[in-house]
Amino acid sequence: MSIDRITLYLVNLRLVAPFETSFGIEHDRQCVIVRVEADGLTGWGECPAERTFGYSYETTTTVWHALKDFLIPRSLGQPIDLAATCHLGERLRGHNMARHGLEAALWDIVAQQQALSLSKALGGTRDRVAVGVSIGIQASADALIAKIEDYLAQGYGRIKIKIKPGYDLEIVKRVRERFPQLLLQVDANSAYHLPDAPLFEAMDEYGLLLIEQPFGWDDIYEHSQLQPLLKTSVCLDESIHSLGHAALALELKACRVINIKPARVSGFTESRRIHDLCQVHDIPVWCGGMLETGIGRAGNVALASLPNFTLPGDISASKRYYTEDIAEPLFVLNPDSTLSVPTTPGLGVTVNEQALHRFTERKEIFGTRIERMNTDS
Ligand code: OSB
Ligand code: MG
Repeated sequence: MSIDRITLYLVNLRLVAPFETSFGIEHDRQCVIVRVEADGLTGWGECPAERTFGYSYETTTTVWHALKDFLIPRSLGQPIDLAATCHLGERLRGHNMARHGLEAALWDIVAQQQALSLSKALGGTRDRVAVGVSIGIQASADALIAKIEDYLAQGYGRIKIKIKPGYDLEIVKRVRERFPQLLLQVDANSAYHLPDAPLFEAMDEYGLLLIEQPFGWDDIYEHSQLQPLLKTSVCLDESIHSLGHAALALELKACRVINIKPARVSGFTESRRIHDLCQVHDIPVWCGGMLETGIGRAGNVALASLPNFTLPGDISASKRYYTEDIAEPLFVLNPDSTLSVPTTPGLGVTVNEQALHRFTERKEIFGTRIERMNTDS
């Protein structure tokens, strides 16, 4: 069983509404989809890098480069071997989203070979996962409150709001006054520094579930200075790129919660290691999101079915993101603010090739020499 062919797709999907964070605004979503074919089976993965820098130094251009010039040439003709793929990725150093896209497609194939859902193949124990919704920066507190009302009416039981300097304490105060019981958390996406600690001490009074990534995108030390000042849990997102970062953050008590995004940490294998470490240390984790298409969303749902994912994930229903998706069936919110975990073998969603074709801006097929000879004849 060896990898015969890998296809990359640069896709662009229009978001139902612009998504604004402390680092920028997105109107549509460009990402790279990876398709792996091996002995008649097909696996899919998604690299949720963005068009430009912001959340991460990875972009769709760097993802394409890392896959095309390094990961794909070294994978074609090789047996499907998740451990070997992880080792290969380690040699690349960084480029975690690129590595995740390839690894996810291989996990899809491995799960299909075992006739298991990806959830079961990863060790998942739930058939539904608790989810919330992440709301971008709005024009005013009133506009934000109206958005929250709308999502609550749709059934979301946990709300995350984005904050940035000038749109923080007053916004939290207004939202809390309007919704005293709401499960509410904030995400600063690295917009602050340690001298802003008093702002977070003031925010500590509003009963937030957690404060996500207030300080530098690669910082652990400053967060370790903030956490002891607060009752509210600090949650790290951007800063955790590997098991080693997670171990350091726990050792320094820099956070009491970790957001695991498989793409940020190079894949499901590393995600599971971080999950296991946190479980031993009684640190709850939750699955973050990167506005994924149905392909990435299916992987996130499967990961979130592992036992220590005890906080609601940023994995909302498909229609919260796109009017048309590239994978079916769509994820629909259950009345108890959960998504159902797919049960069919592998990822559990089917790619709509026609939709994929329509959203594709660029496509490139890579085959083994033997595969190319067969196609030429
Ligand atoms: O920081 O969690 C983040 C989206 C893009 C980049 C970074 C983040 C986000 C979100 C959206 O918060 C989560 C989702 O996919 O619903
Ligand atoms: Mg975040």
